[in-house]
Amino acid sequence: MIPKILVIAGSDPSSGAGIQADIKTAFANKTYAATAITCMTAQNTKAVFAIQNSSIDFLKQQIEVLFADISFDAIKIGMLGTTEIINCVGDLLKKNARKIPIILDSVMVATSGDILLEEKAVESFISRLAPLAYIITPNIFEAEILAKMKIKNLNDMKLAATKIKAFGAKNVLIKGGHLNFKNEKIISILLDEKNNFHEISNKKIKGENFHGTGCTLASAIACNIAKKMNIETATRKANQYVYRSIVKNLKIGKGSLVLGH
Ligand code: PXL
Repeated sequence: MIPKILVIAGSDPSSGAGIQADIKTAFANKTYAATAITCMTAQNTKAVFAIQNSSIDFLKQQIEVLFADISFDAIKIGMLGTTEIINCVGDLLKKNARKIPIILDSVMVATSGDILLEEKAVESFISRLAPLAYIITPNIFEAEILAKMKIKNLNDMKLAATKIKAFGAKNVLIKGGHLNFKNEKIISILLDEKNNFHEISNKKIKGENFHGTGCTLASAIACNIAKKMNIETATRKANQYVYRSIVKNLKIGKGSLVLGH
């Protein structure tokens, strides 16, 4: 049987990020993605122009009818936007998904700089969702906000990972793509359930902004967890998948490049 993931995230109509990237990632990684849409964005490869949230009742209905029908092997959570949506998703997952691993992407700001999570929602993200997560996957900026500290090097990343793990997530991946490392490398830090640190690295592909890397990575991890890989293998393989997709990037519009999923 094909592994099945549930994606709870926002729509990016330019298909570089969001639900659209999640579905492409699931397909390329030979899993099946069902989707519950938290919000629609009006967006192209340059910027996010507007956001329209699903009503809480309608989001709830999307998730409940899926749970009533399909048994999922993993859940990926992307853009949530508001405190109300976070609380709704948190309550539903607590009720319906006690045994399903949750891959929580702490989406806060788009590559374009547009805000995707209202600032006052960060506290409920930490208290209501982080404790449910099998893994949480902040980039450097998000990790700085969650851990309330500046991150400049690998030691800072490790300290921030420890602080974020204390919110209750079993594993934490801090993505290093926004830091400058020596030797044109990118290093991410995985802190696992047994409190071991793992460095996950790849060559930096320079020059341009790539749109959708975070969504794609979290979804690829969800696919690999749905296939019962352990967290380290799931994360390393997902990182390689994102790297290959960046190498195959596509110039679709006038803004950021998108991944060749
Ligand atoms: O990359 C984060 C992200 C997540 N979800 C949606 C987005 C974006 C970035 O633009 O549009 C819907």
